[in-house]
Amino acid sequence: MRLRSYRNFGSAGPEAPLAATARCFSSSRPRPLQQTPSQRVKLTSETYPDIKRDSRFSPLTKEHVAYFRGILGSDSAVIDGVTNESAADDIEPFNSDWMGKYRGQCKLVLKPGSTEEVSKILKYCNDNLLAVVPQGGNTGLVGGSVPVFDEIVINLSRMNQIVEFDEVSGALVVGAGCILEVADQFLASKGYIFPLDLGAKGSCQIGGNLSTNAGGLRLLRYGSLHGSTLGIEAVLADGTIVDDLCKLRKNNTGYDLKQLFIGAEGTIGIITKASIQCPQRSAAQNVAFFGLESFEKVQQAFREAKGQLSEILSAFELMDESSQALVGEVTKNRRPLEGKYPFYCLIETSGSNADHDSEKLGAFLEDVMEKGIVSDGTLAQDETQIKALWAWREGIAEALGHLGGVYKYDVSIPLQEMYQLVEDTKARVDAAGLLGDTDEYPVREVIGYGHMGDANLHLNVSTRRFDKRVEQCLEPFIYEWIEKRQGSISAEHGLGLQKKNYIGYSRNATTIGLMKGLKTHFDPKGILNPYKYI
Ligand code: FAD
Ligand code: 2HG
Ligand code: ZN
Repeated sequence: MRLRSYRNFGSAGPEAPLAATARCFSSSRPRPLQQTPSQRVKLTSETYPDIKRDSRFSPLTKEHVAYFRGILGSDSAVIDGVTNESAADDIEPFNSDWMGKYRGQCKLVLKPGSTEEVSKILKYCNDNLLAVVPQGGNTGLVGGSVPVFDEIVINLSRMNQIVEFDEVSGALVVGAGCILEVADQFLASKGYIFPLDLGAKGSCQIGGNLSTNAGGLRLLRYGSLHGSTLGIEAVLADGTIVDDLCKLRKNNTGYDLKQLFIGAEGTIGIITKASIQCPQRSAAQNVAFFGLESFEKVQQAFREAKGQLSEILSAFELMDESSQALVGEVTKNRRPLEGKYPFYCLIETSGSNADHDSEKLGAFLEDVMEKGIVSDGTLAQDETQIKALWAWREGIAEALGHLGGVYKYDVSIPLQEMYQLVEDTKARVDAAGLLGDTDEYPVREVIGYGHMGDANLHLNVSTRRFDKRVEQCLEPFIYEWIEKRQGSISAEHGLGLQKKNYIGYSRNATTIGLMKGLKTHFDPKGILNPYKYI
């Protein structure tokens, strides 16, 4: 891939409307993310000594393991570190999270192959007071997907079937363990698209996506999973199977219970299947990448994009210079633009009429350049270039993960103030003497990027190593900052372990009380994902 072949419109202005490209990524294999080696990860119980194991939960015994083996049969469905110490290495990847920030002490991983098996496992755990952690692709960013102590991991990866697809309505029914990219590639072959896309698509599972209510890169176009989920099958803590696997768009018969499982992070039940309304895949897609001189100009560009591109605008993503410099440092790829700018935006259009879309995008680019809103930019000319430009945005989290520990804050703030949080946080870390270019400083850089179209900022504090002083400098400062602006302390990643104690910064006592009541109703013994969420 040679970035030189991108059409740069910085000095001469946009050229003739670009040839639209059809996007079909179905030929490549899903690309799983790499995980941080677990031996370097400190135990969560050491990092957070205030969290104590709940003594109500029974320790695992060989009798428990024998029962689970009886249900699941095959060896590969049970990873048993209770009776077999040499299984410890096989269990480690299920114990540590993708960021290398949290590490549990689980000794038993169960991989059920059917809803009935999930039901039997949960009934037994509930009867015997065994705590469990539901786990999908383990790409979650708030510590929700890994145990804190010795909870059993129930991993859904074997329940990965594409159950059925209605080519007329676009309703897709999948097992919770189906990898997002696999589902999307299947849909591509039918002319449809999964209404969610994110950088972890090669590893994350649809059950995990629903459980975190993941937002991702195209929420602007397709809305949240609360809107596109038609039905859910889930198993409650006591083993009850809830079959709400509706495949219809309209169903006003009573409370919409499936919504409770979306974003519940495995605290009220385990999702085993889902039915999703999938839109038609767009025939034409274009991607542009801009450099801008100020956050004020980023906001102007967003307004213009909404106004001028309206129905074909499918993504509007923000990146600051520090984020791009770090991606460049890690990947060694040549940057899309020759100059450096404080901010960059990636705009994607998706539509059904290639000529119409190109004309609209061409006119938009000309306009924002003429008005001096955008300083430089480049347009992808083919699918390879589209992917390459997206990599500068999608690849930020993965690139940062290679540099050390990252403190991540996924927040929603009114747009005008969105980037101010990055500046204020950087100033605070600097004033505390924690930020610097050499090894004695824990913090390498403070970075901001995110889903501008959804007013969702990803503030990342990139460190050389996780360090309590840094965390204490950031928390609760960031949460207080958000509260003052009536923002959300969790825009799309959820609460997990990281934000359990901070929910009060974004929710009032009445709503928290109702949530606690729901949790108790669905999981009275508290065996599902304890120590987290609420
Ligand atoms: P896991 O990490 O395994 O689990 C997440 C939570 O859901 C845990 O609490 C777990 O207990 C629970 N859970 C998992 N499966 C089930 C189930 N079947 N039933 C009940 N509970 C379950 N998130 C976004 O919102 N937008 C992004 O753009 C985005 N980009 C990412 C990019 C990268 C590189 C990475 C590493 C993560 C990103 N994420 C993003 C965060 C993450 O939330 C998503 O990757 C994804 O939704 C998690 O799915 P998973 O299968 O990995 O779930
Ligand atoms: C993204 O949008 C993800 O890239 C990850 O939500 C954000 O790592 C992060 O902070
Ligand atoms: Zn995101």
